Amino acid sequence: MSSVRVLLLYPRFAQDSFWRNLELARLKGARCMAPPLGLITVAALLPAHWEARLCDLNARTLDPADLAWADVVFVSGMLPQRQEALAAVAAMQAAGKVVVVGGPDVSSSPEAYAAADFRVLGEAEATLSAFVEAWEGGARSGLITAPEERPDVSRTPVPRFDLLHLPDYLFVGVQFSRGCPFTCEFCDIIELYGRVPRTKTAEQMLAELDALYALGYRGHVDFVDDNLIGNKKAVKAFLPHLIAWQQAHGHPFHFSTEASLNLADDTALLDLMAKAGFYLVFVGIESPDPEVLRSTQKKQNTRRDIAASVHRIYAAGMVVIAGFIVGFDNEAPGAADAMAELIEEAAIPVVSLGLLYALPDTQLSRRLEREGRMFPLKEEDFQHGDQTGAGLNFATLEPRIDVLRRYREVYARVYAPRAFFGRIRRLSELVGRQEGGVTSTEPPAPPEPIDVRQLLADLGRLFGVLATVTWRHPRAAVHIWPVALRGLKRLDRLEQLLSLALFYMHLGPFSRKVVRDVSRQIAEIEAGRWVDPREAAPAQSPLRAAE
Ligand code: B12
Ligand code: SF4
Repeated sequence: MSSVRVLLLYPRFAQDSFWRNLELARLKGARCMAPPLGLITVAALLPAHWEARLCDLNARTLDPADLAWADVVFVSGMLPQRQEALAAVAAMQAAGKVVVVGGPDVSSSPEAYAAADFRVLGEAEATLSAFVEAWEGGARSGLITAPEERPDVSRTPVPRFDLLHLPDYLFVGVQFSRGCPFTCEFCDIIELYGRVPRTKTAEQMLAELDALYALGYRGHVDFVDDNLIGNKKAVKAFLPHLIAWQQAHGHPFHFSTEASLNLADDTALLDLMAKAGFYLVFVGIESPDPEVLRSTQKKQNTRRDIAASVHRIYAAGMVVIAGFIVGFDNEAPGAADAMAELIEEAAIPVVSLGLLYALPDTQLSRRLEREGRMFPLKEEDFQHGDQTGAGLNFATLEPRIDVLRRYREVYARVYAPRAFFGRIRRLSELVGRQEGGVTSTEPPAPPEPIDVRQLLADLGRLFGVLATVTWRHPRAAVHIWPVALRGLKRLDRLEQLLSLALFYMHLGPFSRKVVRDVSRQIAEIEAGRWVDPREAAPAQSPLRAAE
């Protein structure tokens, strides 16, 4: 059987995103945020006689020798990569290659990728073999759709981490589960990956960590699960294995993940996660208003004191980054104050604050479509890296200008330097203070003896980082130094607190840009220049659906 050579191409992300923290990446000597876990998983699923090479265009330029080598090019990506993905499809075809597209955006909006030779929808575990069969049978174009039943991820092979140039990345992803049991109206996860979380086995996960460890990788590993605790029983069974693995290997990794707020209700789970080395959790809070939460079907955040829930996660030793959204249908007039106050009270320094964006193929976009409120897709939707710029892609019930003013107010308030660093200060009092809420069932472990040489090495490294920040970002450094000095009182938490403070190198300038951009949109409306896109003539864009 002759070998087939596959070039895996990961398109560049749109500029200007909350998530594109290149300042932090560069400070750590990396070139971009995270590697394309989807593509390296696809590579692992290829038959043994197929070969693969990877080019992540966020980190490197395409080597012409790799292009010449390839028989076929695989392109993946999410919504903010669509523009670059379609440009890559055209460029690869112009170079005479057959192009196969797949991944979350292709699966959500296959019609937008009609120009590609092959479109392979859904999870590759369920569809790649059909593509391989078609290719080996001589087909050079086609559409392969996902079967009804979602694949069992306990048979997913270890992703091909060996294809990565690991120093290019700020962190590396692994995945334990896919899917989430909740039903949030705006969420595309439950459409893409389903509502029954499917999990890998402990052996599989440890094999993934072994592979990363053997490649020499150390440091930050992100569990990219949409909700790590979607299947609590499974994660609770896995964590003791992870704890043992970390101990046996001298704690080479620290972990972040995403979880729903009901994590705060389970002290045993919090305890296990902290022991395994989880230090950061992203939580979707979305709104302080129970009515809004109910109407967007985020019921797990209602009937609880949200700030107290966040504090329980802090008490267990993990810091929280939270998502909030402005632009829901039934927001109350005082919503800006309530949101800013909750962020303050909960002491969450880093918040991803988005304008509601109806992602393709979600309950929300289907409802808005039925109500005649969806705007047609426009090119700008793909030029913005996230929902700060591309938000409100539908007709709001209250005047659009009021929603934009509310959004600007919350953004400006929470990212004022005094507010941001004030929250870090308060967080430093809360994190890892067990008396704040978590009561472990086990007797407290005796304090570990301090390794003075290690401590001095760590401090030297941290202050080296601070010197670089002072040189490159003097405006942010003025605020970051006091956090570091204050952190000397919490040496056990210094690195955790400092890593949040360093976000300000990116979020300081980024928040000022968001406020300027939103002000421009407000001025357009005030001047009567904003036209409802449903009334404007349809734009002819290569990014629109081909039909
Ligand atoms: C980690 C992650 C990130 C990371 C980095 C990702 C990276 N470098 O690749 C960060 C935090 C930077 C990020 C940011 C954003 N993200 Co993101 N992210 C994820 C997350 C949680 C995991 C991605 C992952 O590694 N999955 C694991 C792999 C194994 O799954 P997979 O990629 O789907 O791949 C499988 C299949 O899709 C398929 N496949 C994939 N590629 C290909 C290619 C071919 C040829 C074939 C045949 C098959 C195939 O096979 C794979 C194995 O089954 C996903 C959710 C999810 N569950 O995937 C969201 C997700 C991809 N992100 C999303 C979005 C919208 C964003 C943001 C815009 C944030 C926001 N919500 O505002 C930003 C934009 C980034 C930017 N501008 O810089 C959406 C995409 C929606 C869409 N329709 O495209 C997702 C689905 C979730 C969500 N709703 O937020 N993200
Ligand atoms: S909790 Fe998160 S992943 Fe789950 S449905 Fe809601 S938004 Fe989606």
